[in-house]
Amino acid sequence: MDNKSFNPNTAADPNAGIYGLPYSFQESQLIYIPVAWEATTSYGGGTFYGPEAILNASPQLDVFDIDVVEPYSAGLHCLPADEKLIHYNIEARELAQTIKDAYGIVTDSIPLQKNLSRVNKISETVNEWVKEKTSYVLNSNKIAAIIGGDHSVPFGAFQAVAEKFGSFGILHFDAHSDTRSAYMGFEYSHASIMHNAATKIPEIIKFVQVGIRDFCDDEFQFVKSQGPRFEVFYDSKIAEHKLKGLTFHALAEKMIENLPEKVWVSFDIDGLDPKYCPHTGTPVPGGLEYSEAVYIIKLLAQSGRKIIGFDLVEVSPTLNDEQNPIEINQAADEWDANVGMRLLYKMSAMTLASQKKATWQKI
Ligand SMILES: [Mn+2]
Repeated sequence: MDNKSFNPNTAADPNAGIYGLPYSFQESQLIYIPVAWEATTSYGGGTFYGPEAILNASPQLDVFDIDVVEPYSAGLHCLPADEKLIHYNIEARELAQTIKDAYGIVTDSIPLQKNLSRVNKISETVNEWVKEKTSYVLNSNKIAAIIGGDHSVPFGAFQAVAEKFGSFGILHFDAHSDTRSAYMGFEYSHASIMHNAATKIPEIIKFVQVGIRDFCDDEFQFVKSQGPRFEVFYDSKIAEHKLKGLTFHALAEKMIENLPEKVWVSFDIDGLDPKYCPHTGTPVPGGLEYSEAVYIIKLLAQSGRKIIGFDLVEVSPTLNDEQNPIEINQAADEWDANVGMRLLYKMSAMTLASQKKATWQKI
C-alpha cells in the first residue's frame, strides 16, 4: 500500500478524507458508509447529523494507536453523503411526526394510515440502499462499516453480510434492548432493529447484548422466547458483579465466550455512560465506561474470531427536536462527535487486526 504523502506526525490536511487520511475507495480496505437517517426517532433527534459531525471531528485524532500498528495504513475511506437519503429523511420525518403526535394511534384516521405506510415504505427503501452499498463494498473485498443515523440503519448491512458470509453473531452495545416488534407502527424503527434482525435474518445465530438498561416487558419476553440465541448482559447485573468483586476481565470473557466465529459489532453510543454522549436521542443513566467497551471489543478481536463489520449509531451532535429547533452548542457539538470518531477508529483498528489486515502492537 502506497502511503502517498501522508505523514501521521503532522496536523491533518483539511482537504483530506476521514481522519485526515488521503486514501481513495480503491486504496482502502475499510469503507465507512454514512447513513444520515432518523425518521422515526422517539425522543431527542439530531443523529441525522452524526455522520457529518464524526467526519468533521475526525481530523483531531492522532492516528497512532496503542493497540494496533498503523491501522490507517490499511486505508480508511468514507463514502460521500447521498442526496437521496437526505430527501428520504426529510419526507419520512415529516410524515412520522403526524403519527408521533397521535401517539401511534392511526386506526381511526385514513390519512394517518397512509402516512404510516409511506414511512414504512421509505424505511424499506433506505434498508435496500444500505444493503446495496454494503454488498458493493463486500464484493470489492473490503470491510464495510456503517455510520448512523439512528439504530434502524444497519439492517440492510446485516442482510448483505448474511448473504456474503452466512451465519454470524452480533455483539450489541446499547442502553436499550431494541427488540420491539414495531414502535408506534413503524416497522423499521431504531427500537426494533434487533427484533427485525432476529425474525427476518436466520443467519444471525447469536445475539450478545451488553449494557441494556431500558426495555419493556414485551422486549424482555421476546428475548426470553429466543432462548440461548440471545444472551443479555444487563447493565445492572454488570454493576452488581463488579460490586461483588468480579473482575471486568472475567465479565468481558463471558460476554464473548458464546459468540460464533464471525461477529458483527453493533454499537449504539448510548450503551456508554451518557457523559460520553450527552446529546444522544435516548440517554439513560448507567452504562459502560469508554475503556470497558474498547476492552470487550479488543478481547473479541484477540480471541481468534473475525469481526466482519460494524456499525456506530445514535451519535448526535446537536439538540434537534420539535421543541428545540436545531440548537447548536459548539462545545457539546464537538464532544459527542469527538467520542464517536474515536470509538469508530478503535473499532476499525480492532476489526482490521481481527482480520489480520493490521498487526497488534507489542508493547
Ligand atoms: Mn439502539
